[in-house]
Amino acid sequence: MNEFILHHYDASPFAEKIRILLGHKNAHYNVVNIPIIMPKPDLVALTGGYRKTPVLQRDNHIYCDTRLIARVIDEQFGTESIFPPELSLTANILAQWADQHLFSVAAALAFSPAGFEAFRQRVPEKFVEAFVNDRAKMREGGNGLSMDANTALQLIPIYLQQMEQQLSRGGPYICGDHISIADFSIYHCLWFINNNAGVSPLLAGYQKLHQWFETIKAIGHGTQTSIDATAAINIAHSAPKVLFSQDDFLVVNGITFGECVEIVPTDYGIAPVTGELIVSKSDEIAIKRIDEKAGEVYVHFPRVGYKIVTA
Ligand SMILES: N[C@@H](CCC(=O)N[C@@H](CS)C(=O)NCC(=O)O)C(=O)O
Repeated sequence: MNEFILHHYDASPFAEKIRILLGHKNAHYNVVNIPIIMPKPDLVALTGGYRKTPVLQRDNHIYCDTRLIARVIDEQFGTESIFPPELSLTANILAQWADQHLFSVAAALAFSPAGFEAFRQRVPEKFVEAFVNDRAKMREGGNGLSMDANTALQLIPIYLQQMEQQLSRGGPYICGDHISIADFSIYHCLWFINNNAGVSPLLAGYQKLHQWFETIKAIGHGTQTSIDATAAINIAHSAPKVLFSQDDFLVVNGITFGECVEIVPTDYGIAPVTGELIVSKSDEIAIKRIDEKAGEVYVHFPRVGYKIVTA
């Protein structure tokens, strides 16, 4: 089949980053709606334990983390890259700052008194408790998403003002004339804030930033076909097995081709994924694992944000 399948849910900011990117590429893709909280047995059958949102699937290849997902999508389409070489450091580091730091500001705002009250009013009371417990559990043992609301309230006007200034002098996009990964990563954080009526007023009063936001939003999501989780698992199961070669395998920290390893996020949601390391490139690793339901799958991660330990 060889088509992209995005495992996501509507309210996920990181999924929005990828939906907008797929829209920018004018893509047609399949979507599977996944649960917002654990358990996620169908997703975990594909990933081997990774539970975050979104996950991208192509046949029996499973891509975790939007840092890698964005690159896989960008490479698939022959259009202008969102990773312009002349902005390689600027755009990538800005995206990384947004995905880690700015996202933790946005998440802290969602848990601020005003943000949380607005959330409470939109969802059933039972879900509020389940959601809070799930996210607390996801943060256990990690060091990400630990910002308090007052720190976030203090930081956000500074960053918005900096964005406003830069877009006024150097737009129309974050890094200038061309849209880049930095736009998608900053956008999903502001989209998250904008979707919460308790904190969205914080975004008011930045005219250029507002224009930029509306431009990115207007890109849309491309076209989607909904499929169910079982269909996605069957696609993985029936895809031909891949024979990986050691030829371009990069030995880092002495870990060699075929070694059994655990891949663990270094920020939050630190559940390990275990398998045989069969891809090792400069910023991509993948393991082979056999799943009862999904069969032989290849689970890919970026290097940034993950550690690899021999199992
Ligand atoms: N570094 C990850 C972060 C993804 C992430 O934190 N996603 C949030 C949703 S926007 C999440 O997984 N929340 C818990 C969940 O969906 O189970 C990426 O870039 O994909």
